[in-house]
Amino acid sequence: MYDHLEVEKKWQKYWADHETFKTDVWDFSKPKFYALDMFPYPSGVGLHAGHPEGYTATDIVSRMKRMQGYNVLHPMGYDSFGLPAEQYAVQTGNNPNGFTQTNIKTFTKQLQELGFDYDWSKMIATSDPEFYHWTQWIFKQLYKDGYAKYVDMPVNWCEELGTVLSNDEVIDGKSERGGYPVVRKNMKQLCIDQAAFAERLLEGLNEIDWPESTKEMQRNWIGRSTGVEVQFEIVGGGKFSIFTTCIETIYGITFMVLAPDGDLVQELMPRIKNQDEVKAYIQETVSKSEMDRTELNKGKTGCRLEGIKAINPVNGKEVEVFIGDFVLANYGTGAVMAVPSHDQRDFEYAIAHNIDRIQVIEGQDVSEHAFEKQDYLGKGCKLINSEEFTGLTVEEAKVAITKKLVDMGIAKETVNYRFREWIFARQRYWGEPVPIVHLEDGTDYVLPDEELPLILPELEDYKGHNGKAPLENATEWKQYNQNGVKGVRETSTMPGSAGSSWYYLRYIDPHNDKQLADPELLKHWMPVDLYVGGPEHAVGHLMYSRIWNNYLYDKGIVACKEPFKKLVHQGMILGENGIKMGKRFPKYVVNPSDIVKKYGADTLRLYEMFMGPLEQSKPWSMAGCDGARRWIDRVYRLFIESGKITDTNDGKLDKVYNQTVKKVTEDYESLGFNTAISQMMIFVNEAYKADTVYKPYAEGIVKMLSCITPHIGEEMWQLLGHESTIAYEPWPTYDEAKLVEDTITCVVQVNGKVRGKFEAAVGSSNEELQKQAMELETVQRQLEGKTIRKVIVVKGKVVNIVAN
Ligand code: ANZ
Repeated sequence: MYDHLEVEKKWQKYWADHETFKTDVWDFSKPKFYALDMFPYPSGVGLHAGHPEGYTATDIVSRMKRMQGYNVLHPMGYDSFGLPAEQYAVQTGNNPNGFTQTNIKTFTKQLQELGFDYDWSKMIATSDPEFYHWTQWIFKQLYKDGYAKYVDMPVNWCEELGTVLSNDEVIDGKSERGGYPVVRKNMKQLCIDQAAFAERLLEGLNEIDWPESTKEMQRNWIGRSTGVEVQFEIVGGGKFSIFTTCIETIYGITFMVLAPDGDLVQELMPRIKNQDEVKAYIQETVSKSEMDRTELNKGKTGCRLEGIKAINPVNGKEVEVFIGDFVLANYGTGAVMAVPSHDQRDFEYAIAHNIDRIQVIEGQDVSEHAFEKQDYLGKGCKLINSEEFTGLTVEEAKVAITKKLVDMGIAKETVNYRFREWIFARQRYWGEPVPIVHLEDGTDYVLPDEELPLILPELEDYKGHNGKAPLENATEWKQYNQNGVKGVRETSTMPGSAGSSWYYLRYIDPHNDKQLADPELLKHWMPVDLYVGGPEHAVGHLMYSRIWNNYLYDKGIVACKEPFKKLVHQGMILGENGIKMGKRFPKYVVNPSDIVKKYGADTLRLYEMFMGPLEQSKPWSMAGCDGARRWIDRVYRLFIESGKITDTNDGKLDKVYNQTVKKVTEDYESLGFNTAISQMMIFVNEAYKADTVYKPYAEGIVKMLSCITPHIGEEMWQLLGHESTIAYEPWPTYDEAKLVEDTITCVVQVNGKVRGKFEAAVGSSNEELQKQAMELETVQRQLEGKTIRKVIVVKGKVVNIVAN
């Protein structure tokens, strides 16, 4: 038994006093390794048991890399803008910064108690003006280059929160935080044009070592679709365009559908005969969220635009025009050609509104539901009812019909992306101020560099009123009048994802006040070699960072397109009963600090790594934690107290030691920590059985184990007679030649029952094995007075003797 409180305090002090983990980023003499954790939001409740899991994983790898001779950067910081601090400010009237700073102190203390090898001199916080100076600066570049701009668009408006929410902040028509109703509403929004990066983002996915499921989520989120935009004339004058991915079905059009909330309906309004009905339906649509509108199993509502007909350009046929809320105003052109035999939504709409259907692709009954493109694509299905295109395969027809329409001058091939503008403003206080001024002449002005950072002003009242941004309350600050430029400041702030989109760059050079980071350092340290964090960021943060990094690459500021070379998601740590831990289950929340006090940080780290594969979710177990501590004590007794450690090698542990070094090295590299620990357990068991343990073997195991349990690792290293920290000791090596099994265990059966076993040299002949088997005393006893009828050796492992 060792006193974990004393040992852990001692080494934490040693590391801090000696700046053991301070990285000299300018030391380019060694290869670099950049290990990154998704930085926490410093909430009021402190760390939970889930945090140490991912953080320990990067800690183990970064410690191994350091011992392998890499210059390692492993920083930590805080994603410190956000809603909880804002709500605290609204409730108490205090500035959220105070609350945030207190929480940061608590988090830092808790993280230091866990013994992570962070270089605390590089700590950052996104709400720190020194940091958000550069968030504003990057935004400014995006704005100047036209990627950030004001766009009039339908948005998710949450009245209760008084803010616009992004699609991923809306779940089932309610706000992700708080569960308040969300409606669609047209507003001028500050946006970042994500689609401009879509192709690069898709390509980049092929270059990075990320979980396939996360890449697939990003592909779906980007939602690239190729198709054709075709112009349709309106009977009596005018025209509009539709976007389709299935131009081959153009002869199957029986109606058209427009987005109820689009501009086109408004333009047509004077010609519409049933205006009251149409206006009422439009009203109904705007109160629905996008989710409600697009869900497949929702009834297809809508209404006819009486008096409006469109002309199918391929055959001159006149078809009726409808509005329906399943058509979105801001996707494609906001209008569709409806082919109810081949599109399920069109099919349902046609049934609901009693419209004809024309089948134009052979091969399936379309009376019950549409014969969808997934069913006919790539199968060589042929067109029917399509004039000169009848008989062509779908693939041929796509090409031929597109060509015809392009030649007619009414179509063009286009690519659409499901992911649209990234709305880049929130009506909140606790975020980065946007460095834009709205001038009296209606134009916008971006602040000169000397005026950055634009600091958040203190407020008397942190609550926004009547859906307005809280910064509207800063009446003086809002008025801008400098160098003859007069206007009103933008009062929205940036979304939570702004700072986290580039924080990994700032760690490299966190105190630079001239630029976001020195270009030479960025070139050397980027990309991040290993990034560990939760799968919940698969499309939010992990997409936004890729966009910003791609943009900064284009600007020549960073030298690599993709910021995170390898990404791993840790699984969730569940409550003891297998239920997700969280605010709603306070009983089950495991507070890491309590575990650290009772068992020590080393135990917590070891236990969390031994629970199971890193990527899987697993239930917490106090008994398991207890077991982890007992094993550490067992290792300590063996190496420090048993008196078995010697300077001479009797060779008995050669094989298991070399196997252990090989397995642990490989497993750490691939983040297979639970199996690495199992292998070290095997070594310890073997060592207990042995009479002596060769000292270099004990030291090799202590080095490897010290990555997981650094405090006791340092302590044992010292007790084994070393003066300096273990952190920079060379990583143990293994000898291939000693890995091979030189003996096998052979089992002996007499009349089908196991009667003994023996060790034999690898490659022994059947005769030798038989001979050894017969010599066993237990076997001889069974054979007494019997005649051997048959002896069979199976696969050199089992000797079967039949006797009676
Ligand atoms: C005719 C057609 C026939 C279609 C057919 C599909 C199957 P993705 O893959 O998502 O891009 N569409 C186009 N714009 C739309 C909008 N603003 N709101 C809702 N739906 C829209 O899907 C493209 C298809 O979705 C387009 O191809 C169009 O319907 C519809 F057998 O056109 B299709």
